[in-house]
Amino acid sequence: MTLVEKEIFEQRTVLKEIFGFSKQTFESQKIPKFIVDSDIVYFVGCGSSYYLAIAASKYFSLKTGIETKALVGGEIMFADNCNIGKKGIKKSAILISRSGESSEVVYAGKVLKELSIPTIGITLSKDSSLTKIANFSYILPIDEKSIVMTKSFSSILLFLEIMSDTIANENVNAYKEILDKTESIINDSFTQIEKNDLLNGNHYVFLGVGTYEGIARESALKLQEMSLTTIEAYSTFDYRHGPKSLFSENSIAIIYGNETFEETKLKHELESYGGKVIIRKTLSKDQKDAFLQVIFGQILGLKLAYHKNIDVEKPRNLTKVVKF
Ligand code: F1P
Repeated sequence: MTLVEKEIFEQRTVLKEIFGFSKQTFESQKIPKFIVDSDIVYFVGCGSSYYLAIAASKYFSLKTGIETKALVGGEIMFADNCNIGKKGIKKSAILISRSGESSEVVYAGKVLKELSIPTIGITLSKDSSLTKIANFSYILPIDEKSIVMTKSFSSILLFLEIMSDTIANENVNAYKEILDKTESIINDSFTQIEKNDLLNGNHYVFLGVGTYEGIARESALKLQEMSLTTIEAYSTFDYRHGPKSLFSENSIAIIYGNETFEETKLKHELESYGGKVIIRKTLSKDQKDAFLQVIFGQILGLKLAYHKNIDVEKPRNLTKVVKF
């Protein structure tokens, strides 16, 4: 078993531990007021952590009603004036970095400090550069050894979802039922890949709306990093505005959705072009299960890598920390 596969499977237990850690954290300490009182919260990350930022920011807005904006670190590091308005509204930011060392996120922390915009750091690495620049940091008790992010992605997203629910004064025990489905999500992912022969495409498209858009983008990145597969990812219905021109008999689309009328219509349209379309049904009406849905993309990336004899421990051109 590869380290990546081991860490994917560890989500069976790690996510339950992170649920307990999150509950304990938010019961014992108040979420910084500068977040709760914001008119807009920026969610900032790079690569997988940017897609995490997309998912977390949408769930945060859904639950708290506070405006959010997800940004890659480089957009603040190199173009803060294009991305952060000058209006005197109350702003804050949540900086997400597994390593706590991605140059653009750390630098974004410095820019935001100069703009007197308070920040929270979310990382696995205490004493990292991110924890030194953020006004306040949460350190998740996880050790992830693989270059590609798997359990760290789902864990950080779960933590941020619970933060959002806490601000909204929502009961977080609803996660227990969702967490009990982790094993079946893992097993069903393998079954669905096998049953629908999903390893022989040469073009994969992931689609999702709301929080699931971040899940679609991260799923696509997993296939890219682990199996060097040609991928695309969009907010579901934007795929119809041009990109679908590439969909063909060798294409496979995965839609994180609920088999709504419109999703089913899109599925039938894409199938009429000769390709396969899978709808990964979501488990909760309020997108709470998003942290768990990413597991399908992780497993598809893993299976494709094995199928193509690619070493997932040494993803081509990648390093665990990306710095200038
Ligand atoms: C995230 C990241 C991933 C990439 C690889 C290296 O950095 O760049 O996007 O896929 O896993 O790490 P960070 O979360 O440590 O800032």
